[in-house]
Formats: sequence, structure tokens, C-alpha cells
Amino acid sequence: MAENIYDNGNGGQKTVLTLSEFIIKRQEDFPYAKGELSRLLNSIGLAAKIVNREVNKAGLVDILGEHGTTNIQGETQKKLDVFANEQFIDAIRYRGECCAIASEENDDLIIFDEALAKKAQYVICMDPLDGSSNIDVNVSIGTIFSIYRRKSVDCMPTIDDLLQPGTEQVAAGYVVYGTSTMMVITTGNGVNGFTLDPSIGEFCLSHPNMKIPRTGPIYSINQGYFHDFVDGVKSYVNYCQMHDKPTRRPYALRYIGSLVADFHRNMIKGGIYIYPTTSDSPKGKLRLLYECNPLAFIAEQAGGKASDGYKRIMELKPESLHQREPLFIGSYDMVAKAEEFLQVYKDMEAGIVIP
Ligand code: AHM
Ligand code: MG
Repeated sequence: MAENIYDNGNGGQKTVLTLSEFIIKRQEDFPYAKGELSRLLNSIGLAAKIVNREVNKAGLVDILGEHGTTNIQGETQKKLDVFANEQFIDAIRYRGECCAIASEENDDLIIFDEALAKKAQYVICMDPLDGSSNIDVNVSIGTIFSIYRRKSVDCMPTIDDLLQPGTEQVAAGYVVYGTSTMMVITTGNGVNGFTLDPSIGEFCLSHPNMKIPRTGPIYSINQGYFHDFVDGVKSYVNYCQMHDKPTRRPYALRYIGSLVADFHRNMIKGGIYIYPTTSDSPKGKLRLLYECNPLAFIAEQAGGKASDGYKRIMELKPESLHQREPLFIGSYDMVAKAEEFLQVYKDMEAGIVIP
């Protein structure tokens, strides 16, 4: 038993620290906090456990396969996509801390009009089950979420409460349903990971103060689209494949096709995940509000970097709920290097001569 024991400072006595206890302890550092954010994170943790229960027995019950509907992106919804969406919305709706949710699975903003929720201070962006193409084949999938304080006061929330840049996030996290189920969160004060202990049904602190290595041995990109990448990305991919001992190249290519799982592996081992623009997806595939921004917050809090290839992801101003952006995320030095490649080609296109 390594890190999932917590030194409580009582003369070397060590104990398991659950997610709820961790959140309460953190709240003690903010004596004026009313505990709303803590309750919200707990609600998300509860919904994650329910989704985990269904994911774990998915092959045994009638929950695999298509739901028969499509979302606003025109993507076919899986039964588990729809189930996870309902679980997260229900867990959050009736507790009174959140007044609106933007979800990958809902075209429009979901506004809670329950009396309790109207007064709530927080809004959430979420992808309830990311990695849909992996659901039916027993490969890791995830949940991604981001929490903001609403901007509007004393009225029903509006879309502008959700269209805030990532720099305004007060908390973000993801759940990876993998070999074990983990929830990783930040409230802007570092990153902590909790592994679900199925025997007690609790997320327990297993990865305190997570840091992403400054560089790493892995690059993750769907190389099948290589011929559709812009020249800067092609050139960076070639760089990843070249032999160079000091920088540990060639890097290994690892691509699960579930953003959360690819990101989580790279967080631990060091690496870069890229979903660039392609000729078919000129804005990239991933959604700014509930895929790019939350993971960018976590990456930065862990010492990493997240970019659209040129600019910091968290500084982009969202214009619509389901806006897509290219994403370069992971180890700081690797993302910075990829940006260098893109900039060289941008400068060449602009006619700036490189010495
Ligand atoms: P989804 O939200 O519909 O599951 O799409 C997002 C997923 C990411 O998890 C993953 O990294 C990417 O799409 C894979 O896309 P592709 O198959 O084009 O490589
Ligand atoms: Mg997704």
C-alpha cells in the first residue's frame, strides 16, 4: 500500500482519506466558504460512482449499443452516453448548488428552474461520457467537467454564464473508467487523484499533488489523418519519430482514442496529446468548454501546458456552447516544442524569412 494512506499529522498515524474528507479538509482552509463547491464536487463523485457501476457490468445488461438518437454534433448517441448524461444531471439538479449545465449530449443549455437552483452560484460544462467509440469494446472511457461561478445575479442564468474563458474556472476534473476508476480534480491549488475502492465504494486519495513530467516519451495523435494535417503538425510528427538520444526520441506513439485515458496516461508518464485541425475538421474535433478547458486547467495545475497550437487554450473566449478547438496538451516542453513548429510554418506563410 503506497500513497493512498494519508498522514493526518497525529503522531505518524496514517489513514485512508476519502474524496469527501479531502474536500472538507480543503474547505477548512477557506473559513468563509459556504461549502457549495464542496457539495457540488461530492455530487459529481456520487454520479461518477453510479456511472462506474453501469460501465463495469455493461456487457451483462442491455446498456451497450446505440440509443437511436444523435446529438447536436450529428454524432450517434450510445445508450451509455445518454445514461451517464442523465445521472450527472440528476445528481446535480436537486442539490441547489448549480443553476445550469452545458453538456455534450444536449443541444441547448440546461437551465434548472427549481426554486433551490435559481439561487445557485455555479454552472457546469461537462462531457458525461467521453470516448464514445470505445464504449462497446471494453476500452477505457471517461467523464470531463468544469465548474464556473455564474456571472449573472438575481435572475435566471443565461448562456453568457457558460461562455466564460477557461481562466475563470473554479474547479475542473475528470473520471477515467479504466483498469481502476479514478477521479482527478483541481480547484486551482494543485491536482489530486482519487482511486475508487470498490470494496468500500469510496474514492480514496491515491495520487496526491500530481505533477506532469516536464517532458516524456510519448506522443498521442490519430496518425491516420496525417495527410490532412497542416505542415507544422506534419513536421512536428516527423520530429517525434526521429532518433535523438538526449530527447529520448523517437517517442512511442500511443493513441487510445479516449481523450481522458490518453491524457491521464501522459499525465503520469509524460507526453503530448494532439488533436489538430484536419481538412475534414478545420476547427479540430474537441469541444472547448467541456473537453479542452477542463483538461487545460488540470494540465497547467500539474505543471503542464495546453494550447491551440499558437495560444493558451484557457484564454480563448468561447462564442458557442459546442465550439471546437484544436488541442495540444501535456508535458510543458513538448507542447512548447510543437508550438515552435507551427509558428515556423505560420511565419513562412506570412512571408517572414526564417534565418
Ligand atoms: P466523443 O466526445 O464523441 O467521444 O469524441 C471525443 C473523442 C476523444 O475522446 C478522442 O480523443 C477523440 O474523440 C478520438 O477521435 P478520432 O477517432 O477522430 O481520433
Ligand atoms: Mg467527448
